[in-house]
Formats: sequence, structure tokens, C-alpha cells
Amino acid sequence: MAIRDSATVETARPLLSIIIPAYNEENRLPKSLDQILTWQETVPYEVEIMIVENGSSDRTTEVAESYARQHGGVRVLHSAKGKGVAVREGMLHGRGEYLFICDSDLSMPIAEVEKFLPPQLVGYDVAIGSREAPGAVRYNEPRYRHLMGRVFNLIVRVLAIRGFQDTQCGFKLFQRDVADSVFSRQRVTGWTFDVEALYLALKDGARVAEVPIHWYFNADSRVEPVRDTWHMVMDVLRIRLNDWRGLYDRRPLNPPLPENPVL
Ligand SMILES: Nc1nc2c(ncn2[C@@H]2O[C@H](COP(=O)(O)OP(=O)(O)O)[C@@H](O)[C@H]2O)c(=O)[nH]1
Ligand SMILES: [Mg+2]
Repeated sequence: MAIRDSATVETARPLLSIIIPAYNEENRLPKSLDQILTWQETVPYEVEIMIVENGSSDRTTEVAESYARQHGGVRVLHSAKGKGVAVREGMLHGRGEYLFICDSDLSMPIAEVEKFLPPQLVGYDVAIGSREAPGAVRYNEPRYRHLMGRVFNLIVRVLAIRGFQDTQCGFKLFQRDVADSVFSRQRVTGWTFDVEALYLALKDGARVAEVPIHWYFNADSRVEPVRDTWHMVMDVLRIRLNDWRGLYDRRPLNPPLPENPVL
């Protein structure tokens, strides 16, 4: 763990990487980054902030790069299209001991990330923010959006993974080794990547906690309800199919050494 003190060397691993997928976020990003940077000053450990952008048609890249110029702990990455791809890029390039997905709209106050980390949460490899678990509070969410979420959760339970009340919240923490294993096999590029990531984590035997959060609905959304829900259901089925075809089997990182090498 890289505690920020005089002994910390430049190359020490940050405790936490905050990965922010950002698509056309020029308006929401500055306020969220300001809040994260202010919070970061209050914690005794090193935090890395990574903004992952892809093909935004607004000034997201300029906004992100201007923060990166002014703050040493902010990095900007670019990826191919889709939230899933952006998150994978961040997860595989983050240097933190823990890697945290964080939506650009910061619909959960950033200080709540501490509920996902030791000492507040111990004994888990993955911690997922939940708007449904006992103790969670949702503010201002229209009924139709809540209902859509519940229907999708039912579909996820029937077709893919049981036991989670909310797989789609944009705040999730992965311990580094689990993140490497999960995101190096991830194939879903869009919104359903969360379901696939949990599916893979469970397949690896990871211990997953659902963390109740305070969540503020933000009407400005990149989700297109009808079209995206249909794609998401198809993606849930694809996850099952991928597993059945062996596409999620772990591959050794390096080719195995030959037995009895001839010297
Ligand atoms: N980089 C990247 N980020 C995306 C993409 N689609 C969505 N996001 C991000 O995903 C997060 C959640 O999006 P949002 O519109 O708030 O979804 P909602 O909260 O479910 O309505 C935000 O940080 C978006 O900028 C994409 O294609 N690329
Ligand atoms: Mg949002």
C-alpha cells in the first residue's frame, strides 16, 4: 500500500485507481473531477484518476487533458467505442492496488468509496455499489427508470447470475489481481459489461460484496431505454453462450515451459 509520506517513491503503486469512462461529458466532468480532487486531498493514500474517453463529439478530451496538465494524479486514456471497452482499458492500465469504476456524473458522493475499501470492508475481492441492498437510498429516480432496472435485474438473475440485487450501478471496486483476470477476458463492449465482469469474477471464485450506497438520479443519460435494453438482453444471452463455447476459460499468461528442456 502506497501511503503518501516522505518515503514514498515515484514508482510506488497507488492504493486506488479511479476509472472514469467518459463519453460526451464536457458538462458533467469538471464538477465531478473537482469533487474527486478535493476528496483526494483528505485521504492518506495515493489515488490515481484515469479518464477514459472514446470519440466524444464535444470537448471531453480537451477538458480531461486540461485537468491532467494541472494535476499530476490525473491521466487521460482513449479507447474504442462503448462503456465496456472504456472500463476494460482503464482496468488493464490502472496501477492501483484497487481499481474503482466511477461514472462521470458522480451520482454517488465520492467519499462513499471508502465503504468499498479496507478498513470499512474486508475479506472481499470485488465490491459493487448497490441501489437496492438494505440501507441504499435512491434520490429523484423516476419510476419508469427504476422499473426498467428491476426488469433487467430479473432477466440477469434468470439467465446469468443469481444473488445480486443491482448489477448495473456505475460504481464497482476490483482488487488488482481479480481485475486483471476478469478484464483480460472481457468481451462485452457496451452497457452489459458489468454482468459479464461479475460472471467472470464468480467463475474465478472471487468474493463479491454488494455495498449499499446513496445514489442521485441524473436525467442526462447516454442510455437509450428501448434500444439499449434489447441489446443488453441479447448480451446477457451472449455471456452464457461465450462461457459454453469455452471463451472464458483462463489462458496462461506465458506459454508453458517445455518439460525436460534439453540443455
Ligand atoms: N468512454 C465511454 N464512456 C461511456 C460510453 N457510454 C457511456 N459512458 C459513460 O458511462 C457512464 C454512465 O453513463 P450515464 O449516461 O450516466 O448512464 P446512466 O447513469 O445509466 O443513465 C458515464 O460516465 C458515461 O460517460 C462510451 O461509449 N464510452
Ligand atoms: Mg448516470
